[in-house]
Amino acid sequence: ARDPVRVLVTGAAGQIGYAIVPMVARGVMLGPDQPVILHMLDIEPAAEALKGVKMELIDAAFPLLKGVLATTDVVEACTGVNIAVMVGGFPRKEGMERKDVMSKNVSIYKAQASALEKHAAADCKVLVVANPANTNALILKEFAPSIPEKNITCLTRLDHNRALGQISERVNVQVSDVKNVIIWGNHSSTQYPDVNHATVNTSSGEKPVRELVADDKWLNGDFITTVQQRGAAIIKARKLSSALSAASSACDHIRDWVLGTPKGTWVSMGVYSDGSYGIQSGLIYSFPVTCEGGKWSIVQGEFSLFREIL
Ligand code: NAX
Repeated sequence: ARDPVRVLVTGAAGQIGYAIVPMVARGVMLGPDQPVILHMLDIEPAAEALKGVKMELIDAAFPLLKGVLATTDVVEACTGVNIAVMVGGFPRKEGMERKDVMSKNVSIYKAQASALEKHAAADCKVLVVANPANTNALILKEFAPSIPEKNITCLTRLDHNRALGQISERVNVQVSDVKNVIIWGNHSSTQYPDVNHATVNTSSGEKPVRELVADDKWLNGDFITTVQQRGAAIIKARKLSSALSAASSACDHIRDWVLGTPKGTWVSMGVYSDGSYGIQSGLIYSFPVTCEGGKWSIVQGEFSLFREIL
C-alpha cells in the first residue's frame, strides 16, 4: 500500500475548510488510491469548531483517511506536510475589495511561511487560497526563501472554472467539453479571462469558442465582467463568499499539479513569473500551465491577441 500523503489545510474550521476536508479525505484531490493524513490548523477562537470538524471526519469513516490532526499550533500543523493548502485568513465581506484584507494577512503569512520552511517536507507543494491570494503567495515566498519558488502557487483555478462554466451555459454544452480558457493576472477583478484559444469538443471535432459563441460583443463584454465579478455576485446571493466551488477548484489545482494535466489541455495557475509574456520576474501571476511529473510549466504559445492587449 502507498504511504499516506500529509495534507495541511489552514483555516480548516472556516467555510472553505469545511468543504475541502471531506473532498481530500475522499480522494478528490490526490486520487482514489492515495491514503491521506489531514493536518488542520485554525486559531484559538475557532479551536472548538475545529474539534467538531475532526469529530465529523472520524464519523464519516473515510477509508482513505489514515489520520486527522486538529491544532492551533502552526509548527505542529506544518510538520512533515507534503501539500499545504493555505485557506486561513480574514474573509472578504460584502463591499470589501481584496486589498482591504491585505494588511490583516501579512503577519499571518510571515509566520506560516517560516513554519513551513522549517518543518514541512522538503518537496512540499503550497497552494495559497486566502485573499489577496497572489500577494499572500508572494509574502510566503519572500519569508520562506528555502522553499523552491516553483513549489509556491496561488489559486486562480476557480476563475478558470468559472470561465468554463459560463461558456458551457452559453453554448449549451457539457462543461467537460470546454477547455483551454486562460486566466491572466491576479485573482481579483483586474484579471483577464481569455477565451481566444479556448475550444469546445463537438461531434464534428474541436471548434474555437469564438466561432461557436458567435457573439464577440458578449465574449468581450459581459462574459469577462461576469467572470471577474463572480465572487462578488456569490457574496451578494449567499451573504458568504464562495466555498464549495473554491474547495473543488483547489482540489483540481493540486490534482493536476501532482498527477498532470491531460494531453492538449492547459489550466490556469498563479505561479512565479520567469518573465514570460513580459510579466515582471518574481511576481506571482496567473498563466496557462501544463503539468507533468509534479512540475508545472508556462505554456509558451502564440497568444498574439493577448500581446495586442498588453
Ligand atoms: P472563513 O472566514 O469561513 O474561514 C477562514 C478561517 O481561517 C476561519 O476559521 C479563521 O478562524 C481561520 N484563520 C484566521 N486566521 C488564521 C490563522 N492565522 N491561521 C489559521 N487559520 C486562521 O473564510 P472562507 O470563506 O473559508 O475563505 C477563506 C479565504 O479564502 C478568504 O481569504 C477568502 O477571501 C479566500 N477565497 C479565495 C478564493 C480564490 O479563488 N483564491 C475564492 C474563495 C475565497 O473568497
